[in-house]
Order: sequence, then structure tokens, then C-alpha cells
Amino acid sequence: MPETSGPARGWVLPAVAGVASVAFGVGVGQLVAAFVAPASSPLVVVGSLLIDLAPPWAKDAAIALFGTGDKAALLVGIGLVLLAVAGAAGVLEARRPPWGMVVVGAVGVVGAVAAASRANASMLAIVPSAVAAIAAMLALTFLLRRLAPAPAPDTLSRRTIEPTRAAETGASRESSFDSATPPTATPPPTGVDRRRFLGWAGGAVALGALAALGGYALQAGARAVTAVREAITLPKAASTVTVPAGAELGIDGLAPVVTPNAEFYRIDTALAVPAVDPADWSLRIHGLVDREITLTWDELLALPLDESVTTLACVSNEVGGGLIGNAVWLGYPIRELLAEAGPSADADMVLSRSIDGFTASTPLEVLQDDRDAILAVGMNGEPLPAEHGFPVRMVVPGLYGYVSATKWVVDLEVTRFDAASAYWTDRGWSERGPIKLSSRIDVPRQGQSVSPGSAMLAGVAWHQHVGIAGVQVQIDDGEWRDAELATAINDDTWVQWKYEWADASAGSHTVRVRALGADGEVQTAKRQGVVPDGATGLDEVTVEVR
Ligand SMILES: Nc1nc2c(c(=O)[nH]1)N[C@H]1C(S)=C(S)[C@@H](COP(=O)(O)O)O[C@H]1N2
Ligand SMILES: [Mo]
Repeated sequence: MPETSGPARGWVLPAVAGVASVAFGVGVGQLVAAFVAPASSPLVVVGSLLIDLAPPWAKDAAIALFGTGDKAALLVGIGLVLLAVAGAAGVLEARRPPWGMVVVGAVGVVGAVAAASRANASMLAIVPSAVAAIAAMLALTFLLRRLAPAPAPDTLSRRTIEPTRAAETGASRESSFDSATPPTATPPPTGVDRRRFLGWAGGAVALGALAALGGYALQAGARAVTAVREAITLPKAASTVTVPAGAELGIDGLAPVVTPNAEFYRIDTALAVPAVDPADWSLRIHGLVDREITLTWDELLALPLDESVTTLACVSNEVGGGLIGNAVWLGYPIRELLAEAGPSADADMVLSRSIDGFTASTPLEVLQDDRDAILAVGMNGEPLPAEHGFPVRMVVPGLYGYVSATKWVVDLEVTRFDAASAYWTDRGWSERGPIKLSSRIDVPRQGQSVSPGSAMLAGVAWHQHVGIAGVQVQIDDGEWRDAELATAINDDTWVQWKYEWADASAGSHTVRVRALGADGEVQTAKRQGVVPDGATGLDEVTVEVR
């Protein structure tokens, strides 16, 4: 078969096109990941997915074969499989379009799903894999065009007129041919220039490698800060807290009373998690104060640090939602620093600012009363995780995070509500955000079925800095019945509750929950959305008893 006979020509060059395109795409994906979601780079997420999916015997075999190099071996393995699939996609696209593209797209979807299904993944996690697949498809289209089928032999006759024209115009033979060819004519029968094609393919691979290296270099700062963080031993707390044994009901499916860091919700405006080296960190307290203060990391750690337990909640948490978590924090009271700075009498707000420009407006009096409003450095026994504000964040009991919990905090400006406004207030949210009395059903989940007779209902309730006096459940439209409360850690934390539903009869039932505040407030059933100051309404689930 001559080289210029059509799309079925050979499989080597199309395979090369496939491999080069996918290498290019993966490289671009790695670069994009460095910006938007470092933990979601295409190679890493597919690797993690395979580790999770691998049956135990495969893991054992990999560890036996490669020892501690098992992860590296896995990445190499994924790379080889990817290359084989890429080559096949190139051949497929050359012979049976668009099936090669379908294969490339499917690999992208697998990467995106793997990224999105990781614990704590944000919506951004799908971006690197999606971009990788699109870049690979574009490159494949481009490269296969360079392998486009040659024109039919009859166009060869056109060539005979060439020398004369070229001689007439004095232009080079090639360019005169180009300009003399009407756009509808078939291209010149030059066949495929292998060298040129390989040049383009090599270029695609080189660009991909460059992009991947760029991504790696971009994350150098984050890696350095991770190393610094891991080397930190936080000072012993001047005062510690113990979580009472009765605070944890230990019911399957019920949120643990202290949320592990890896499961703690994450909300912020940061496209890339700020990498802040504690050695470079300092906090400036200024504005309407008698004395400006600057505090370094070493100075902060030298102060007596206290443990406190506070439940953080997001104003965007829908009724029944998961944007809430409870942790044991280690930090220094902001009250003490403010006392040192001496706010002027007309100040009523502290505008905290993060290193990346986020701001929160916190009422001054909330930071001055006796609650555990702190500059936190520790979360559940370790330095703050990078995504939760390392090295220093604010934690303020009783207020939604958007007006209080500034992560990567570097600046506190003592000011007035009528003189300054915060990030979310400028975007239509309330300037103040006390957390509303609320409750949630964790067990059973919506639509879950239970056996008739006795079923366990359980969940959490919270009204930070007020406290929970009781929780009640309602089945269908029956009477409100008292649930049993776990021991509260303090008024600033959520409380677990359970209710033994003794007379669960066969059929579909609606279970509703409401909390009673320590101040006598009864959680309202009136539904309100999260904008501008937090949702209200009762959480309910439908339970199938059968
Ligand atoms: N720097 C910074 N801090 C921030 C935010 C942010 O966008 N940037 N978001 C706030 C919001 S809206 C909430 S609910 C909490 C969430 O804290 P977490 O991610 O540790 O759960 O952080 C607050 N602190
Ligand atoms: Mo939030």
C-alpha cells in the first residue's frame, strides 16, 4: 500500500499522534492543577482512585513486588496504561472517527470523576482532568490533520502548469502553487512528510513536558511550606479541655462530635491555597487604637495558648447541610491583644484581612467579651492544615465563618461598621452574621429504609454561644417528642441527639427535627434561603419502614 493511499495508511504515525496528544494534554492538566486544585492533577487522582479500588491482594502484591516504591510503581504503571490507550485512541481516530476522541474524552471523565470523588474535593477538582482531555483532543485533531489523506491522483496533472507560472511571477514554485490553487481544490499531492509530522508530535510532547514542569515549579512554594508545617511542634497548651465521654453517642452514620481535620468542610475564595511560611508571617493590629501592634509567629507561640472547642458553621449551609464542623482549637485570645492595642471609644468593628485579600467584619464587643474568640494555630492536635488557614486563623464562637473565621489572617483593623465593609457584605450578605438555632438529622439518611419496630434516629443541634436546651422529633404530623441529648462539650459546640422510635410501622414516614435554645427560642419551621444571613426551616427525611 503506497504511503499516500488514504486514511488507513499504517498505524504507527496515528499511534504516535495519540501518544503525543495525550502527553500534551496531561502536561497541560498538571499545570492547570497547580493553579486550581493541586491535589487533583490528572495523574494523581487516577492513581489515588486505583489505590482505593484495588483489591487487597493487588495492594499486597504491589507492596511485595515494589516495597516502599509501590506508589512510584503505580504511577509508572498508570503512565504506561495511559500511553497504550493514547496510542489506540490515535489509531482509532484515524480510522473510525470520532471513536478516538470518545476514548480520550472517556479517560478525561474517569479522571474528573476520580478527582471529584476524593474526600473533601471541591467542584474545581474536575477542572484539571477536563482541561487535559480537551487539550489532548485539540492536539489529536491538529496532529491527525498533519496526516491527512493525500489527494486523488488526477490532481497530479495540475503540477505540469507550475514551472511556467513560477517563471512568470518569479515566485518560488511552492508559493505560486499555493496562491494559484483555488480554496476548493484538493491539497498538493506531497504525501505525508514524516519528518515534519514527527517534529509536530515531538513539539506537542515537549510542550506537555514543559507545562508539567511549570506546574511542578509553581507548587514549590506550597511544598516548602508543607515541609515547614510538618516540622512544627506546637507548644503545650496553658489550659487544656477534655471532651466528656458522654458527648459522643457513637451511632453509625452520626457525625462524630469532633470532626477529623480531613473531613472538616472547607469554604474560601482562594483559587490556590495560600502558602504562608510562618517565618514570614506577622499580624498587624491598627486603625482606631491607641497603640499599633505587630505580632510575629515566634511572639505568638511564646504567649500562653489555650485549648477551646468551637463549632464553625458556614452561612451558606442549607437546612440539613454539611458546611459545619467541630474542632479542638489551640490559640490565643484576641481580647488580650485588643486590650493591649486599646481601641478607641467610637470603634465598633474589627475588619480582619487574609493574606489573599478576603475580609470579615466582626463586632468589636464579640471579640472583647469572655468567649473563646482566638487567633488559632492548632486544630485537633496539629498545626492548622494549609486549607484551614495555616499558620494562623481566627475562630469566633457564635458567628458564621464569613464574618469571623478569617484564615491566613495577617491584619486586624479596628474600625466602624459605617466606615468599612467586608468581602461578602459587598456581595449582598448581611454585615453581621450570628449563627441561627438549628438542627440536623444524620440517621437515617433520606430515603433509607429501616425495619419495623424500633428504629434509631440521631443527629446534631447547635446554637453557638447560646447553647441547646433540647431537641424534639416529629413523626409524620404527630406530636413533638423529646429526643435524648448527649453531654454538651460547651455552649459553643453542637450537641448530638438520639431518639428511639419504638413504634415504627410499615410504610413511608416523614421524620422532622427541631432544636430548643438555652434562651427559650424554639427553632422556626419558616423556610428561608441562605442569603443574606443564613437559612432557617426544619430538617426532615423520608424513611421507608419495611
Ligand atoms: N482567608 C479566608 N478566610 C475565610 C474565608 C475565605 O474565603 N478566605 N471564608 C470564610 C467562610 S465563608 C467560612 S464558612 C470559614 C470556613 O472555614 P473552614 O474552611 O476552615 O471550614 O472560613 C472563613 N474564612
Ligand atoms: Mo461560609
